[in-house]
Amino acid sequence: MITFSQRAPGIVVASVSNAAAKAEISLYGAQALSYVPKGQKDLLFMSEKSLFSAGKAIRGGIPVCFPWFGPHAENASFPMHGFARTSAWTLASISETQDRATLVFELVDSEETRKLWPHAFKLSLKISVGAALEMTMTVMNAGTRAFTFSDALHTYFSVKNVKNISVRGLDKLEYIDRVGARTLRSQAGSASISGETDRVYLKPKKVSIADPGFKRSIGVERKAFPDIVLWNPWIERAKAMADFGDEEYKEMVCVEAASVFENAIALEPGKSSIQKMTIAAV
Ligand code: TA6
Repeated sequence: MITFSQRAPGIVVASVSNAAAKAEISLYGAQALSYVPKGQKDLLFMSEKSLFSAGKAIRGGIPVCFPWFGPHAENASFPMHGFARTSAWTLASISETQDRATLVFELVDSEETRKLWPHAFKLSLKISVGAALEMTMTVMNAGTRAFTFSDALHTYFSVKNVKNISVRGLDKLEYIDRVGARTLRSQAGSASISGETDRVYLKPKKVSIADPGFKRSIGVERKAFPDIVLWNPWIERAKAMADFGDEEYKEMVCVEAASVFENAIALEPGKSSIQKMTIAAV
């Protein structure tokens, strides 16, 4: 079953419920806000202080970062992580079976987006809610010039206590440490969180979050998202974010499927890229 309600002016939320899972997805930003597989707690974290205000980012769930990641390379006044997460998407289609619901959201260029990024594009995000949450992101170059974009599914995972989790699948990988001066480092064993953490791991294979507190692991599978971003704001950054509780850093970790930096994607006119992320409690 899929029902719709207005969470705030300009923010309509689709509530999905089926035999396998429940989920909430905002049409604003095409952002998954919660995903609760049958028998599980919500896999996604949402800040108690998140804004639900058109034009502002929602602090939690799975924000869509596109067509750039982080601050804009040239213009610091442009929105962080691009404009997709603060745009009104179109819900193009919905389909349901007893244990899966699939919603397809679309975003195309507009006068507004072209002021920020001078390209014609069609972005489609297919979100499939079942025993796993599957997200397929298709970018099509609808213009006459090649373009290059970066993107990420900036997933906020809910954990019992971030100090007790470990992120597996990163052993021996190089990563860009973005805390302080950007430094290339090498991961030894699983990654744990004991301070502000902001890393881009280059081309990991299958990654999972082991959370003994919630007695679960969460698998993050990717196709054509070469990078994983690992982020936790920790104490000082948490205090500095008005839309994030001072203590909430303990309850979340961002493990993001991404194509960033040297793995940005170049598209010739008329060509498309297809990327997929699947998350599931295991
Ligand atoms: O993905 C990690 C990161 O780029 C961090 O550097 C931090 O800025 C985080 O995203 C949150 O960004 P936001 O714009 O949502 O506050």
